[in-house]
Amino acid sequence: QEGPLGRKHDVEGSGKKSSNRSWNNLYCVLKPGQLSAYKDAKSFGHGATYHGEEPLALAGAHWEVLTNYKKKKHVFKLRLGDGSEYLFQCKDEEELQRWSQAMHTA
Ligand code: I3P
Repeated sequence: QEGPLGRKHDVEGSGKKSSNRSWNNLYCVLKPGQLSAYKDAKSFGHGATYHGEEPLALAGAHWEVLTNYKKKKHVFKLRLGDGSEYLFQCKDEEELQRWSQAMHTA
């Protein structure tokens, strides 16, 4: 599964609020056990991740759809094994379903 998603880094691994809290539109690519982010599909083609960041390791990660999140729609939260948390926004319900299913099996 791959495609554009909004992403916000909400909580650092240390448990404190992340300092850069803005939403970024990123091209996200899910492979078994890892979620990588690229600036766009072209960067993905070149294998250059967003800001050179490492893929997020999904071992021990927990994922949930934020049905009560008021600020934005179609948002899911990913909490990694190290305690850091990211919010992801899909463009519509169909995309949310698609990502949900993919995250479930990743
Ligand atoms: C953040 C940006 C985010 C917002 C976040 C702000 O400011 O406006 O959209 O999250 O609020 O800190 P900046 O772009 O200057 O980093 P929401 O869209 O979820 O409100 P927060 O700090 O309350 O998470």
